[in-house]
Amino acid sequence: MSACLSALSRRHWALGGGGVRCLSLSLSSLPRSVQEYVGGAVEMCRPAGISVMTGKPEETAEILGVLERDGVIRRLRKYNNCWLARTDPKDVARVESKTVMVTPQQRDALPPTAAGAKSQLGNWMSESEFAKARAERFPGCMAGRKMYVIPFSMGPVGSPLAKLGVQLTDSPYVVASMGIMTRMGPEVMERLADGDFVRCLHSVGRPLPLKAPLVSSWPCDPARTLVAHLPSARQIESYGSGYGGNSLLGKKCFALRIASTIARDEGWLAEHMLILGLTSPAGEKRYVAAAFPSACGKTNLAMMQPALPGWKVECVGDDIAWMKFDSQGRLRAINPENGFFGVAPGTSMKTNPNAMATIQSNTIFTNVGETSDGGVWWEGIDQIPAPGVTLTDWLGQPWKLGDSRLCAHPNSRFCAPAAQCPSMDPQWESPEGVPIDAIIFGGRRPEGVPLVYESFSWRHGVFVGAAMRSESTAAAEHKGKVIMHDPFAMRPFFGYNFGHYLSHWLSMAATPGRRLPRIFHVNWFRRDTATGGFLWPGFGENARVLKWIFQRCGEQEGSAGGAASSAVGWLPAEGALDLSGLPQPVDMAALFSLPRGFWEKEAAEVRQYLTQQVGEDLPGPVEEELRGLEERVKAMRD
Ligand code: GTP
Ligand code: SPV
Ligand code: MN
Repeated sequence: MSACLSALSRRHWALGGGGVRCLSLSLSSLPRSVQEYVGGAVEMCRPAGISVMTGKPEETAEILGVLERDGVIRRLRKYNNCWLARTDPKDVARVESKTVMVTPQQRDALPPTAAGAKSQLGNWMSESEFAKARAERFPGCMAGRKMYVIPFSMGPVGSPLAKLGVQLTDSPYVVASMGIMTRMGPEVMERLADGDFVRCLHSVGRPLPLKAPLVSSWPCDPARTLVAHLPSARQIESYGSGYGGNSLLGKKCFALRIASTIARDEGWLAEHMLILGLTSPAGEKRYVAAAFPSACGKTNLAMMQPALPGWKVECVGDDIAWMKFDSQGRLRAINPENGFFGVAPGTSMKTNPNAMATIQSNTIFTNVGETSDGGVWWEGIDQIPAPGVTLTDWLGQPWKLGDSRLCAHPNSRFCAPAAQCPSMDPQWESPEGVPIDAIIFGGRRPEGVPLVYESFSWRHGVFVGAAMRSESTAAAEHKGKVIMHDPFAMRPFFGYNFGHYLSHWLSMAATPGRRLPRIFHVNWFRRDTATGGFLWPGFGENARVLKWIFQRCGEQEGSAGGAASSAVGWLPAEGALDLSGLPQPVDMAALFSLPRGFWEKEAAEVRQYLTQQVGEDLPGPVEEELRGLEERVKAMRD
């Protein structure tokens, strides 16, 4: 205890009547800057104790024991060390409306919108407004609870591309999940001593004694949730939610919002992208990064088993890429995460066998259904429960096949260690990152957008990213299926002004001698206008598209090769897309058609959006690319 006592000043120690009990002795072994950060947070949040987490297996087991005892998680006896958490139904997804950037000027965070329009590119809060919001939430918020100190690394420890963070949280569920999603341990502690770190404070906002009973034993304060980012201080303060991206602060808050601002300052890119390695039957390998909005297929593409014989796909990461040009002019990418926080519904042995293998052990499931023999269940798992086995839905209610309610919440998730995925790339933890040859953008586009096209140039590719749109999903609080603009799949994750972000992307091409990745756009989700079903089988069959992309990367940029020019970009030339052995006939004409009326509307919609939402911060070259699209669309034949 005495080491701990001396670590925090007496001022901190004497808090809260009974004072702060320090339950581990390692606080004093943390660098002064971390001790000071913890001290300030203790003073404000007034926890009943502190534990410094090292990520050791015994410690994880203890945390899981605490969660089980408190009724937050249940053991899934069908698997090895797997657990099920059911949340308060009011706390099931990221809350974009309560996620804010706090900067001195609004313009730092958001481009100026046309008169009267609300920004769709994030929420800004002034420093004074935030000071008030913070004072209304954090003081005493951890009373009666323990504060866990989690030093972690985003990226392989010691990689020149990695960054450190320290999360303080009163949620043991968050501790267990951060233990899967990030790297912890003595090497992180050592490096903290001489480096800077991102300050991540999180509270579920339910001090003890409780004023009202918990729902599903899940502490949260949904009415007052606030997820705030202070990019210049490299700081995140999140209150009121225990779920996913709201509470696992290494993920979207740090690795995208804060990291994108660091990346702008340091000349690299922090993106909402999977990274995969693609090997041809001849043994040639290329790495690809792909940005799709939340719940639009990143995890599935990253882990896919190709339907094309002889081709291999290996996974580097499924959600976030940090990418920097090296001294040779190649774009190098690392996956800053150490685990997967993947969408459960739709995951099956047919669609994603590698994910199914990954989640057989050491996995925390949240808001999925449960079978009476201690297994998990969700829509699209493609398994019929054995006779006599009954089901419980994500709310804990009995559930039967055929019930109109969903068994699993549509944003239910698995949280599993990446190293357990059978298709991890041998280079997935390489400190220097993997070389990226192609960047893919994509989204859920039921109409008009072809299966795949290639941009004409880097600059055109930046426009394609800026013009991305996608059907909304359950990953955030949006209701219904509306087509939303989601530039670069980053709309909920920009850490700074999107206009400046576009300039940053354009600037990547300004340094001579760089091998810029080729940029593509894909759409697995186009629907048959008659039946409403998907036109493309997707999943492993997407390897056919990856093969075309692979081949395009080997052709001279700007040359036709296996492509044909169109109004939107290069399309696969007749016969260039490998369709051999497709299990079902595909209406290629419908899948690749470019209806003129649709594209006229699309271009007009993009113009309206960029004018209204980005205004004078829209870089000239992006506006020129938009004009280029408009002109090509005008020249289209019906
Ligand atoms: P986040 O983790 O929220 O960022 O989502 P994600 O982009 O990783 O999406 P994920 O791979 O988890 O897929 C989301 C949903 O889309 C799941 O229900 C998948 O089964 C479904 N999906 C993924 N790929 C395809 C595809 O190629 N075709 C079709 N039809 N559905 C797909
Ligand atoms: C997403 O919404 O893009 C996710 C889930 O990956 S969360 O971690 O909640 O952000
Ligand atoms: Mn995912």
